[in-house]
Formats: sequence, C-alpha cells, structure tokens
Amino acid sequence: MYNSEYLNKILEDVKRSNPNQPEFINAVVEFLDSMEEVVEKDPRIEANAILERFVVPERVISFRVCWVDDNGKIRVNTGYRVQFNSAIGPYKGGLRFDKSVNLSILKFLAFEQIVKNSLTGLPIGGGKGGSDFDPIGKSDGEVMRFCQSFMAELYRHIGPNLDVPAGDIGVGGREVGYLFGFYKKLKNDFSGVITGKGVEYGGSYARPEATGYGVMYFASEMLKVLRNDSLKGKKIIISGSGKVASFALEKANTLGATVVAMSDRNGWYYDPKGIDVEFALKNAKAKGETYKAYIEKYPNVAHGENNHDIWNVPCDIAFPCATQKEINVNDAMNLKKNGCFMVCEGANMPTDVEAIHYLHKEGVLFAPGKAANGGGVAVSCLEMSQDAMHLSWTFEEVDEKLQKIMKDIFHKCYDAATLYNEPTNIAKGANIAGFKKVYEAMLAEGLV
Ligand code: NDP
Ligand code: 2IT
Repeated sequence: MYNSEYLNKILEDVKRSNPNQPEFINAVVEFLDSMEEVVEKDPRIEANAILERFVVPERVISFRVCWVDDNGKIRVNTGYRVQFNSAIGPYKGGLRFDKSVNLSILKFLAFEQIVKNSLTGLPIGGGKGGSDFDPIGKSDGEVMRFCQSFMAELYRHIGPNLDVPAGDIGVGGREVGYLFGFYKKLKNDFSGVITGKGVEYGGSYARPEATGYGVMYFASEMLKVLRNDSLKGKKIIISGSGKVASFALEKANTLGATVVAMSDRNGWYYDPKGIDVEFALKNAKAKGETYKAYIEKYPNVAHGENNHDIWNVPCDIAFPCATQKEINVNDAMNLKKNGCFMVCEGANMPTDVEAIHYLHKEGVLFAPGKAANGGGVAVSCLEMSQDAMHLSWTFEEVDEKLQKIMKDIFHKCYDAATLYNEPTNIAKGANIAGFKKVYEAMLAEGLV
C-alpha cells in the first residue's frame, strides 16, 4: 500500500486487468515503489493520466508460428511482440526464444526496457518479443525454419524507424542472421531492422560484448563513487554462462576481479581460488553444456544442481546474469551473511522485490538491471546509427562510447536518487531518471 491514492489505484487496476501475469505485476510494483514523491511533486502526472497510460502497452501482437522439424513433423509455437512505449523513439528491445516465454514475461521485459532505453540517453522506445520455441537441442535447419516462419508474420510490424528487435535469451548471432535474412527477402529492403547482426552485414563491433562489458563498467563507476573502491581484488559470482555472463566474466577478469562461481541452467560450480576463466569462456558457447563440461574437467570443485545454492557462496559482489527471479529474499540473506556488499544485475529482474527491499534495508548496494545492463541496447542503438549512416566504427570507438554511456547512466541514477534524498538507492534513481524523459515526451506529444 502506498500513501498516494493515485498509486494505489494504478496498482489495483494493473492487478485487475492483468490476472495471471506475476512477472509483469512484479515489474510494475518495483517501478511504482519509486514513484511516491515524484507524483506528489508533479501534479501534471496525475492530471494527464500519465501513469495510467505508462502501464498499458501501446500494442501487443501475438501470432501462430508453424514450422517443420527434421523428422517432417509439423510444430506450432506462439510468437509475440510487445510494443510498449514509443514516446522517445521507435520500439527497441530483444527477442527471447525459450520454452518459458509467455505474455507476462515479455510484458515485464518490455516495460523495463522503456526506462532502460531512456536512461541510455538515446532515442529509443521500449519493446520486447519472442516465442515459446525452445532452441535447445534443435538443429541449425530447424532454427532457421522456425526463424523464417516467425519473421513471415513479424516483418509487417517492424522497421528501422518503427520497431527494431535484437537478441535476448536463446537469440544470438545465428538467430539474428536468419531473422534478418528473411526480413530482407520479404521486404526487398536492406535496412538496419534488427541489431546484433554480424559485422559483415551491418552489425556493430562490440555489440556481442556490450552488455557484459557494460555491466562491469557500471559496477566500476558505482564502486568508485559510492565506496571509493574498484573491482580489483574482489571475489565475485556471475550466474549464467550465456552472452551476458561470458563477456561479464571476460571483463571482470581483465579488471582484476576473481570470479569464484558460475552456473548455467543445469547447475553451479565454485572454486574459492578462482575458476578457470579460459575454459569457462570456451565452453560458454555450448548451450546447456557449460556446467557439465566444467565439473567433468574439475570434478573436485564444489558444485550442485539447485541454482539457488550459488548464492550461498561467499563473495564480495554478486552479478546475476542468467534470467529473472534468480535471487529471492532467502538468497539475499545468504549473500549478506557471507559478506556480499553489492548485487549488480546483468540479467533483467533477477532479484525479486522482497529481496531488493531486504538488500536496501541491510545496506547492501544494489544496481538494477535496467541501469546496469543498458550497455547492450545502447550499442544496439549505435548499430542503428551506423546502419543509417552507412558506415562502421571500430571496436575501440564503440567501446569508448559504451564506457561513457555506462558512466552517464550511473550518474543519472545517482543524481536522481540524491535529489530524492536516497543517494545510494540507485534503483529508485533509475526509475525516476528513466521515467522523467519519457513522461516529458508523453506530455509534449499529447494524448496519442
Ligand atoms: P543467453 O541465452 O545467451 O544466456 C542465458 C544464460 O542463462 C544461459 O547460460 C542459460 O543456461 C541461463 N539460463 C537461462 N534460463 C535459465 C533458468 N531458467 N535458470 C537458470 N539459468 C538459466 O541469454 P543472454 O545472456 O543474452 O541473457 C541473459 C540475461 O540478460 C536475460 O535476463 C536477458 O534478458 C538479459 N539481457 C540480455 C542482453 C543482451 O544483450 N543479450 C541485454 C540486457 C539484458 P544454459 O547455458 O544452460 O542455456
Ligand atoms: O534486455 C535487453 O536490453 C536486451 N536484450 C537487448 C535489447 C537490444 O535491443 O539490444
């Protein structure tokens, strides 16, 4: 319950009109928790029904995706695109292919993307999409046929100035290539309609690295400003072994941190001396095989199959980089008990609301994903710029821009948190700073 009647009404309405969408409601609650003083200070928000509009997607597209597997059997999945908010730019956000995908998950992701994209300072709105297609164990041919069928419907809803998808869980370079190729064929148009492309055909250098590197740049700035400290010598945990986790691992290692534990969807492993980074990086490419490969090579390291147990590992900083709902309040208590002083989210919403409240209460620094993992979408937008200008920046040029963007994101969050009298509450700062730009644009554009 909030002190503000207005916020209570927004939350009640969201709950009523989105039954059975716990992830989406969780994301809205996390956001509204930061809004009490904002709506109090700025009566234009209520007078213009800004929040009522902000929590309802502008458009949700759902469609059937039929494809034929390698045995000639017809398979049917559901595809989605949630076009949540286009106040400050074309819808922008990834596509997730995972068997767990449903509308609640994609709505939470698209909702968080609005604030994240705003914080990058770049002109991109919020969207997300995907399918309950499970790429694990599928052949290249099956993935290609699925991607082509998916794009056969999606192509009419996207465009370089309308909606620009990218990767997320289960969607990497291979999937982006198939999706882009089929869009180009259907539209007879070569444009920057999807990001994360290979550098040979319009992709940006440093896009694959951007999210993981960006997380470490954000954490470094936060440590510098709030603790006069750095990543050097810190013991850290990185959950996951995918695109975000592996480049986070690489950058953390370069910056002098010791990564003591990692995981994938099959389990976690822990070596207090530091994991074998080279081996972990090599195996991160094999989906679902990273954990198995590691404990086969190092059978004596501590390991297990319950992913929550990774948060029992003693560390200075935890980087959840796999998926949503990784850290509950119990995990947060274990982290704190074992000496963890900071949680920095690489994934989207890996920490649940109760756990976030606990971390704040206990003085554990918390960097929300919508700020800390914004480097990926930021470089996606740099890819859009390069495509539009028909030129290509070097790796070093993009990396330099990324470092500046991540520092700027931190300072926007920190400044807003300070203005609202909680300088270390970076999650609150992120919500306020990200929302402000969007609602000013919504006000300027009138009732659309
Ligand atoms: P990937 O598919 O490349 O990797 C996901 C990793 O998480 C894999 O190691 C996977 O295990 C593990 N994983 C997936 N589902 C579960 C689960 N239910 N339980 C435990 N582990 C799981 O995805 P990304 O690295 O791209 O994305 C990771 C997170 O980062 C997501 O939350 C995504 O939304 C977010 N993100 C991604 C960005 C990007 O640019 N890619 C940008 C910003 C945020 P396995 O290896 O066994 O499959
Ligand atoms: O969650 C995210 O920010 C992403 N998956 C990246 C989105 C993008 O458009 O690059």
